[in-house]
Amino acid sequence: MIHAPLPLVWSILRKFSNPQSYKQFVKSCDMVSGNGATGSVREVTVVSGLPAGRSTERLDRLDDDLHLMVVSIVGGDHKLLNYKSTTTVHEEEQEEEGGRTGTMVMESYVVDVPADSCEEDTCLFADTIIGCNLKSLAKITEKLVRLDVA
Ligand code: A8S
Repeated sequence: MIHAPLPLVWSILRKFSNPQSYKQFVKSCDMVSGNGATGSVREVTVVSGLPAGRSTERLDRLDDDLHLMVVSIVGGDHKLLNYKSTTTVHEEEQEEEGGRTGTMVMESYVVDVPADSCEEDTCLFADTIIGCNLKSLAKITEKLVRLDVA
């Protein structure tokens, strides 16, 4: 649960051309085609120290009514082969916040398990990165709420 309004959380998540705004492992992002609409392709460069350098990713679906986005990894020098994630957000009542609504973010994925690895390790790796990303998204949006700029 993120203690920030859905429109704020969604506005950051949906910007396909700017994943580095909350993904701390992303160093930079160049658009290969499109400008953030469905079908756009981006090339993400990750920070040093990770077992990967680049990832080519396609925005398969962006739905601002359902608050849903689907991203496929289509290339790169990493081990997440045929990775495809679905992210949805919805509003949730916050009991301790005087009835103001917070935001739930759900992220699920499918991925191939490499021949030299196993399902447990592959999922632990992806889950860890996703967990960091969502924690960072919460931290940033909750700070904007506290600063009252949102
Ligand atoms: C995302 C989710 C993931 C990104 C992973 C799992 C990645 O960007 C990093 C390291 C890798 O080895 C794979 O939503 C890849 O970003 C941080 C480069 C794809």
